[in-house]
Amino acid sequence: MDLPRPELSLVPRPRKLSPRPGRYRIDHTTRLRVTPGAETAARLLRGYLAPATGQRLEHADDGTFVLVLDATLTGLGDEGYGLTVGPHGVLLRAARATGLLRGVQTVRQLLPADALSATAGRGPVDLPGVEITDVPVHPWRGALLDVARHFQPASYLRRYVDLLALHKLNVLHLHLTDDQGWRMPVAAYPRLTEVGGHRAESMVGPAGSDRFDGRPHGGSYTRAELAGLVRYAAERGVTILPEIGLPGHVRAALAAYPQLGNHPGRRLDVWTEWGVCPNVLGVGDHVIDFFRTVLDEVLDVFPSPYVHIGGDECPADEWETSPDAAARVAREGLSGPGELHGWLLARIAAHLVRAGRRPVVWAETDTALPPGCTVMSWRDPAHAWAAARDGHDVVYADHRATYFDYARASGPGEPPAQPGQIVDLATVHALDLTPPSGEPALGGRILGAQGQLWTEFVTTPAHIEYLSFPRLCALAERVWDPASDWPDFRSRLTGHQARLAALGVPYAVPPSRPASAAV
Ligand code: TNX
Repeated sequence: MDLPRPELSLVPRPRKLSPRPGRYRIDHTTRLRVTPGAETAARLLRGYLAPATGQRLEHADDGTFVLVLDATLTGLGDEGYGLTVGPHGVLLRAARATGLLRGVQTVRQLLPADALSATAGRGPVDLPGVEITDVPVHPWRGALLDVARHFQPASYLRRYVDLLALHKLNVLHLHLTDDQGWRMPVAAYPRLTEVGGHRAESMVGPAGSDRFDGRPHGGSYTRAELAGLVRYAAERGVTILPEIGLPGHVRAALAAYPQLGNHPGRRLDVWTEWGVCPNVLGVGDHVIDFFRTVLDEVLDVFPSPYVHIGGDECPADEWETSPDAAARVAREGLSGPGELHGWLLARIAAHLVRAGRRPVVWAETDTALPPGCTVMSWRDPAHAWAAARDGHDVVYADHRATYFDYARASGPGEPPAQPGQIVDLATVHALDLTPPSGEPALGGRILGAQGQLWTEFVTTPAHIEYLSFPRLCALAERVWDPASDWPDFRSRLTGHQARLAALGVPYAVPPSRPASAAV
């Protein structure tokens, strides 16, 4: 499908779209008619249209721009919507409020691209005539942002959420804790952020480089900031998935509370290096109690049905030599210290299940994952299908196609990136969630996919956006509806890039020339 009109270059591509004659003008005479239950969508729509047009778009019973929530509509699921634009009116309909929010983003994309800019013209704007019926294929369409390696203020997270919403992505996975920093405030344990939120310096270059920048890094959120972010995201139909990682990737917590470790008398600093840290949690009852308390506070702030507890890259070396670990292995009847990883995850996961939430863990090769966990497969697609066979729900996060800390192109002009691979736009667009042949039922276990932006090398919003876009556009396209082919996506992306440019996203065009100067 080659779309001649740039304003119809929607990303992700709607399931069904037919151009219609004429245009609908939004000006000072335009009124919204908002039916009960559609108020949130109307608020969001006004938030986008008012700055672009200078109009307040008040409600009127005879308004011609109509937002309808109608629970009897079938075939649209939780997130689908129907949109009709003609010269005399706009009708946006959905069976659920979230569907209306998705439709509002389509209206936003149908505006002239420069209406998305902060300095938009404040005059009448036209929407092109169109008929759309749109429903996503996958319910989990996400992006991970690592705010542990490099902190970003909550104000920036709001902008990122809004950019996700523009692409109908619905999960922001916030990686809140790691060896290099703890960003989540916990009233019961204030040292987690007071001590664990700051490090003396950062390694420069990849893991093991042994070069450091010699300046401090740090930051943490307040509870009010996070609660505000959750609300802001919910208004856009985006869920914030919090991640509190354990039993590895906890060096910042160990710096704050050494009694959580395997050598309680030893003082550790918040890690200044990259890579896999050898220090992991101890396995005493007090450690489990501590993290139950931490997670209870996390649950208070984040209403997400899913809560991520990490589980990746946990070396067992400290457990191999710890008498406490040996005692735990004996008491629990485990085969050896290697099994403590799964044992500890299962204790913490069970706590979340008791609280009515669904634990999410990273898939590792050798750990039996606790039943009831949703699994993020990152090392190998085979792990996704193995987890699905074991009855886990799965979020696809394969590093070869979804790690946006890898460079998006080769060449000396690219900004610093995780070495090892290139994840170019075509690779992301080739993301394939089709189950192995002969096992179609496994497809039902695949919730969707998400892009990962780890930030060892990424310090600024401009750099975050350079690495995120347009690769997240391709990811959004694949999880919303994988039917589009590459030439079709590329031709729509050209029109879509004008929107990203209007929003100030740097270098959303795949580079054909050096880009490092901008980042
Ligand atoms: C692996 S993916 C990690 C992260 C790193 C990333 C760098 C995962 C679950 N763990 O801690 O930041 O590689 O690409």
